[in-house]
This record gives sequence, C-alpha cells and structure tokens, in this order.
Amino acid sequence: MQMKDYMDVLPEIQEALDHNQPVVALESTILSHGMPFPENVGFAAEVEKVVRAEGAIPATTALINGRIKIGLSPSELETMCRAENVGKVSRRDMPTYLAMKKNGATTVATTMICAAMAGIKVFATGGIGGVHRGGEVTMDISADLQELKQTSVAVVCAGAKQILDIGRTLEYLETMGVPVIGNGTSDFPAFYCRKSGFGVDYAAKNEAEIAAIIKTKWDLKLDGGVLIGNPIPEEYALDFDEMEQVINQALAEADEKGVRGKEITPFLLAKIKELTKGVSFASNVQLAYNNARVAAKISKELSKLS
Ligand code: PSU
Ligand code: MN
Repeated sequence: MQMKDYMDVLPEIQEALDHNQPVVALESTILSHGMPFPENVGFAAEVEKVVRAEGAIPATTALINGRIKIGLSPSELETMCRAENVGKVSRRDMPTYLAMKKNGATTVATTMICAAMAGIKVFATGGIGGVHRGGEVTMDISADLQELKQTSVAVVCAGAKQILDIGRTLEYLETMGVPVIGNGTSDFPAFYCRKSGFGVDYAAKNEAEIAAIIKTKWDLKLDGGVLIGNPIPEEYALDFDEMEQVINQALAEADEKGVRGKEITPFLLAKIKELTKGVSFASNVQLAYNNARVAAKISKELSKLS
C-alpha cells in the first residue's frame, strides 16, 4: 500500500491542487478539543467561508473510520465538533488510529503531515503547541515543534498561548532551524495578546514577502515548515497581565488535579474559557478567522510564484 491508499481527498481540493490553485489546510483538534459544542459548529463552517472569500479552497483534515480525510463534508465536520469518541491525534497516534479505525482530530503536527501528504503548502490554525512551562523538567514539549522542523508546510498561527513557555518554545524552533516570521509585527504574538515580549526572525510587510521566504526555503531544499505569527486583530485582543492571572489559576488547578500529558492542553483551554466567561472564546474565534484569511493570501501568492 502507498500513502495515497490511506487518503480521501475531496474532488474540489484535488482539482485545485492539480491546477496549482490556492488551498488552505485547517485542523480539527481546534474543533474537537479546543472549542465547546455547539459553538464550534458555526466556527467550523465560517472559517471555511473565510478561506473561500479570499479565493482559496479550505481543506479541514481528520481521521475518520480508518481514512485520512482531506476536506470534510458538513456531517463529518459535525462529527468532529460533537467529539464523541474522537481522540486527539498527534504524529505518534496516526498509525494506531488508522489501523484500528478510530476517529481522531488532527493536531497541528498531524494536520501538517496530512497536508504534506496531499500536497497542500499552507495551513491555518489558532495557536501552536510548544514547550510547556516547566518543560525543562517534565520534558512536555509539543510534537508540533518537531513537525515544524521536518514537514514542509507553512503554518499561520496567532503565536502561542501563555500557558506555554513562549521563550523556550522560540529557542526550540531556532535550534530546529524553523523560520519564525511576523506578519506585520516584530513581536511573536501570544494568542489572545498581540505581543509576547519575544521577537520574531523577520517582520514581513505583507503576504507576498512571506510567500517569497517560503518558496526560497523549499527551493533550497531546506525541508521543514515556516511559522508565521499573525497577531490577533486589535479590537479582539485581551490584556496580557489579566490573561497571565487566568492562566496561572488554570495551571494551578491542572497541577492540583494531576492533569498531564496530552490532556493538559485541552484542560487548560477549557479552564481558560470558564474563567473568562466566554470572552476568550470570542477572541479565539476571531484570531482563527484572521489566520485563515492570511493563510489564503499567502497561498495565493505562492501559487503565483510557482
Ligand atoms: N493551542 C491552542 N488551541 C488548540 C491547541 C493548542 O491554543 O486547540 C491544540 C492544537 O491542535 C495543537 C495541540 O496542535 O493542541 C497541541 O497539543 P499538545 O500540547 O498536547 O501537543
Ligand atoms: Mn504534551
């Protein structure tokens, strides 16, 4: 069996890829484990519309009944949003989920893998996983970072949440040779906040510059991803210090309850939503739309270059 024998690509997406037209991959863990039902259903449909409005084709990925799905039907999207018996699938989980025909939502790492298999170059997410606070002791470092090192997909994110050690996350990316580009910013964004206090490698002026950097990297056979930090729109940004308090409280509860491993990120995300009474959810949705828009523009610029 070959890779393609495991994969179902929606015809519209395959058609676009065959004609070098812009396609944007979207992840499903943000739906199944990052947002509550039923609010995530509206988000899942709208984020695809945002990509289309920019003239690109959306490709949400998931593992369903032993198949890698590139592009989901409305009912498959709903399955991901309901998240009943839907696991969180990172690189290590892929073979088990496919062979055992379990349903799984794809993380940033796995969405990159699926996108690369299908030939999709650009992917929009909310925030990436990274080095957790205390990660220098626990070694809890998201597989997203290793994936950025090895898989050639450009990932547009709103930075990383303050639940992580953003400084060490950027150190890790530097060691792994991953370019970290700011979209109109010299500061790596911190998800709900436009600035983390840590710099990017280059503050790009527009999507055309970003596409030129991505193309050059891959022309040179410097395999691996490019990370684009795209700050949350000003009107939806939250206060850094207030978020720091919320996150410290969420981290303390996780510690008390002994939450660890792959459960920690979903636990913290749910806790933050609870503690901020949903304000953070509105921000989360808007930053994801903003990333989808920028990813579509980068994808269009890349199509022009090749
Ligand atoms: N950070 C967020 N929202 C998310 C995630 C991270 O703000 O939904 C999800 C993404 O799918 C990411 C994954 O790839 O969590 C990282 O999980 P872990 O830290 O277990 O690698
Ligand atoms: Mn982890």
